[in-house]
Amino acid sequence: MDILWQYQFRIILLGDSTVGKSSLLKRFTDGVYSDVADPTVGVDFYARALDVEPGVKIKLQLWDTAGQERFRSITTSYYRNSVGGLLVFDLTNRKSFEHVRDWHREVTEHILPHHMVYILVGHKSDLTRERRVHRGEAEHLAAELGVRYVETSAKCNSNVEHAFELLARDIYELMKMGEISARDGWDGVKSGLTAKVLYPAEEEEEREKSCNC
Ligand SMILES: Nc1nc2c(ncn2[C@@H]2O[C@H](COP(=O)(O)OP(=O)(O)OP(=O)(O)O)[C@@H](O)[C@H]2O)c(=O)[nH]1
Ligand SMILES: [Mg+2]
Repeated sequence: MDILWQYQFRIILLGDSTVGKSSLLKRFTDGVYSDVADPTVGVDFYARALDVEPGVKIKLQLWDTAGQERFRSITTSYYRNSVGGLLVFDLTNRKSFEHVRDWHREVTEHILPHHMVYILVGHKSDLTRERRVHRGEAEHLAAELGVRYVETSAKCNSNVEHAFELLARDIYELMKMGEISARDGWDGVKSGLTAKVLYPAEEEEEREKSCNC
C-alpha cells in the first residue's frame, strides 16, 4: 500500500467580495488567471496537494467563500470544519483591509472553543500605482492578530504558492507539537489515505486473475 497523502487539511478563504479569493485559488490549483471573474455564489471547492517537508504530502481541501453579505448564512457553516484560513484583502481597496478585523473576529468567535490558523494576504500586489495599504500597516495588523503576512498577485503569479505553503507548514508544525490533531466530528484535519499502487508486473498478474477465459 502506498500513501497518496499523509494528512488532509481543510482551508477556507475569507474576505470581502472582489478581493480576489477565487482568482488566488484558480491560480494555485489550475495555474490560470482571468481579468473577468464572476462573484462566487455561496461556497466553491478546490483541492491540491503539496509537500510540507520531503516525503510528507498534504492534501489541501480549499473552500472558497462568497464575500457578498447575502451568502453569509451559507459560508458560516464552513468555518467550524476548517483548520486554516486565508484572510484576504485587496491592496488597492482600503475598506477590504479595514474589514479584516471583522472577518477575523466573526470566524474566531464562531468556532470557539476551537482555533483556526490564519495567514493575512494582501492581494493584487501587481497594481503598484493603485496601492492604498502600506506594507507596514498590514504587517502591524498581522502582528496584532498573531499571524503571518504575505503579498500576492494571481495575475503575475507572485507568492501564490508561497502563501499556501506557509499556512500548510504552520498547521503541520502545530500538529507535530500536538497542538492540532484529528478528532471525531471535525473535518479540519484527517490523516492517511492509502491506495494500492500496481506496478506493471502486478498489473499483468491482476489482469490474468480477473480474466475468466
Ligand atoms: N490586478 C489584479 N486583479 C485581480 C487579481 N486577482 C483577482 N483580480 C481581479 O479582481 C476581480 C475579483 O476577483 P475574484 O477572484 O472574483 O474575487 P472574489 O474575492 O472571489 O470575490 P467574491 O467571489 O465576490 O467574494 C476580478 O476581476 C479579478 O480578475 C490580481 O492578482 N491582480
Ligand atoms: Mg469568489
